[in-house]
Amino acid sequence: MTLDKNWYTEKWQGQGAAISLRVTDKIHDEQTDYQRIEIYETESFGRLMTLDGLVMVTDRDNFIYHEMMTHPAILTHPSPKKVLIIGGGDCGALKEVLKHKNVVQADQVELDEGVTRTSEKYFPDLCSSNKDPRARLIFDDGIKWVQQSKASSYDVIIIDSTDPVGPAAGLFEHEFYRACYDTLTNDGILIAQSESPLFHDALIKSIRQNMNNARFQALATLLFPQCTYPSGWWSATLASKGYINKPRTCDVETRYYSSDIHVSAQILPPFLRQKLK
Ligand code: AG3
Repeated sequence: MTLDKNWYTEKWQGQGAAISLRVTDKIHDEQTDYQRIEIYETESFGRLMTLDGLVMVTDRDNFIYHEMMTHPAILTHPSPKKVLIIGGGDCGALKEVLKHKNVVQADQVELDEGVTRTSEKYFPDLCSSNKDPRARLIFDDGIKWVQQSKASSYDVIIIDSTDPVGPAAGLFEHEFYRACYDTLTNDGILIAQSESPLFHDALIKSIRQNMNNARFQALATLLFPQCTYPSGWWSATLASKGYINKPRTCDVETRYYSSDIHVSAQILPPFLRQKLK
């Protein structure tokens, strides 16, 4: 991370590219036991949260990511009652999940409580459902949580992780997906953020292989724009224990997700289809 003449820059190492946002102020800087959390005011993207120098959330574009990480999975499940969010400490995914009335319990298991406390202070909109009685905010290791959960205890698992480095690396592995498989009910759906289709196609391939090896029957990688993440183009990979049902009609308010987007997001361009073979 460099702050150069009021520009915040995340350099995409190895890609010879970067994202820059003009910032007007730095309003928070904290080193927790796990990572460095920084909050900036930007000129045109609202507030920005970075973890160890990597862009996590901006006010302006997080809705695309959070809607695509949640509604496709929730609406693919016939009747999702219990939802588990791994990571997601900013609470943006939790807010989207709780829009669905059939969800009776949403557990968010985030390793670093500092992320959630910081988000409550600087991203009140993302945290607007934290007091919902269906929400449980748990600060613990997500891998351990899934390993210790009873079989068939969740209908949907959402893995809203950071990049596969440090403690998050295990969230991309076959052993973890296997534990998720066991923790899911028979109709269970898993969705994981799976990085950039342009920069990280090999990783997407390995995520898909790991999910298959963990016995998930059907997979779908969904593509969507996320202009402040590496390459500006992002993905989420959905896995089902059975078939992938046609999604139920969306009856909650969204700004990016729609039934048509759900279909179009699954159409992979030829180069990616080739890479993922
Ligand atoms: N989770 C995905 C962050 C990955 C971004 N990578 C990067 N900037 N290099 C974000 C958490 C949002 N709830």
